[in-house]
Amino acid sequence: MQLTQAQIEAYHRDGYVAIPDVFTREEVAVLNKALDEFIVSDRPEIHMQRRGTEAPRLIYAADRYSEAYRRLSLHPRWITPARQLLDSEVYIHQLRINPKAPFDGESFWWHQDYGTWRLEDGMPTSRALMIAIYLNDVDATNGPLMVIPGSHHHGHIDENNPDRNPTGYTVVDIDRPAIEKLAAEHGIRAMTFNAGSVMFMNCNLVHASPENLTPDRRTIVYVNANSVENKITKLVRATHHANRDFTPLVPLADDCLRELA
Ligand SMILES: O=C(O)CCC(=O)C(=O)O
Repeated sequence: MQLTQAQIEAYHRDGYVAIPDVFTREEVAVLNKALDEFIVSDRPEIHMQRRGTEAPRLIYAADRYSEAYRRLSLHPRWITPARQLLDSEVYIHQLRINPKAPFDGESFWWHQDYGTWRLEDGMPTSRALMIAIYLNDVDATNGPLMVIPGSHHHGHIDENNPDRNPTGYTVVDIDRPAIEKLAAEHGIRAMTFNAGSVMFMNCNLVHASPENLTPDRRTIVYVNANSVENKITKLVRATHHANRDFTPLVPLADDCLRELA
């Protein structure tokens, strides 16, 4: 899958581009079924919510213990566009699943992911992507990702009181006056797309998401891909937070996930 010139321009203008139906319902079902199998396991890569129901909030590095996610991590339908957008070979800095829990799935305050990668991992520049792969239909009701389009043009925005939380990463929240200014200038958009859609995001795009109060889980996988020319310089965090294998990815065949259906 190649992005068109218009899609590449939209990415640079808005800080994101969303492509519907990249993965079929059958392929999405393979990933959801695999998630059902390991979501209940007790592993260091699974971080629980801090409030409410005892439920996973972030699941890291599933490509290391699930064949379906290993195949997703090498899938040409995201690797080819990522190479186009970063203009280089790519590797995965971090792969995580956000299975926002039913009824009280926790929100995420406004932030830029590059803030954490810069601070914690010494990533030299923001030449990295968040690639959001939707495993459920996401609409206004179930805690959609929200972005401030164009906010990546402001570069790194200072955070308010970085707070190292017990799950091993620093929360780099942006304060209210900064969000007020950005929202007044650019507006806020909810990223409501169907399962199988993929959204390529600049890692300086300011984003957040509200709680999921519906009875169903809302899952998005984030494949956070970095340019091999932008390797991290602080090898401190657990490798499921900050991968240290910078080998350029070699994609599998296009039907690699379908084969598991
Ligand atoms: O999945 C969401 O709702 C938001 C996730 C998010 O902001 C993040 O993982 O950086």
